[in-house]
Amino acid sequence: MLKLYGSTTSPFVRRLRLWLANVEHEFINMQIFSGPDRELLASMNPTLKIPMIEDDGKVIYDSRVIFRYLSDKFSEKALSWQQENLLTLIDSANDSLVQSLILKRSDIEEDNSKLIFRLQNERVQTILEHLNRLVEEGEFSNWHYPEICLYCLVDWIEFRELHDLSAMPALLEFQARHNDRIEVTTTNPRNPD
Ligand SMILES: N[C@@H](CCC(=O)N[C@@H](CS)C(=O)NCC(=O)O)C(=O)O
Repeated sequence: MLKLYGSTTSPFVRRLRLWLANVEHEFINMQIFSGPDRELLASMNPTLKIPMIEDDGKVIYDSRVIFRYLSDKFSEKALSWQQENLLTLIDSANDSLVQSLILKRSDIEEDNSKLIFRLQNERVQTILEHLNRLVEEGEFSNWHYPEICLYCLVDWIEFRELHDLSAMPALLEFQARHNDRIEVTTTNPRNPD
């Protein structure tokens, strides 16, 4: 059976859990930062990042590649170039926010006079404003992979309190519109494991 390795809090993992909502698979919830799960991760995936999948004797890592693999496996239509660009925007904000969270957990005080913080904040703000505009223009009006990825990003930002979204009402309305989906509630990172 298809195995998805990840954690309940990772937005990169959650997007695949949502996309796989109606596909039989085993979800392996890992503690990736230490202990035996980290050793297992290192032995299978030297990037030491989640998600990864194991299927048919193959290990595939990186959510973007995993999505391509699964689309191919289930004969789904490939993403358009426009959708690929939307994913790049979402991934880029997501990556910067993962770095911010790791800095915070390293007890490194946020300091906007430092280049690392300025660049990350500016990137996240610019992308989120752009995504907010796209939602206003009706770009994310289905529940396909780009919408799933956007939902996971916005909901994770709120859950971890990573960025002020109060001036981006379209993103918050988008989140509210999808909050009650069954697969969204069952993968809510606020749920106890
Ligand atoms: N490009 C990767 C990013 C995955 C990623 O950054 N995952 C985070 C969890 S949200 C992680 O494993 N971080 C571990 C680390 O940075 O050491 C993907 O799309 O799968």
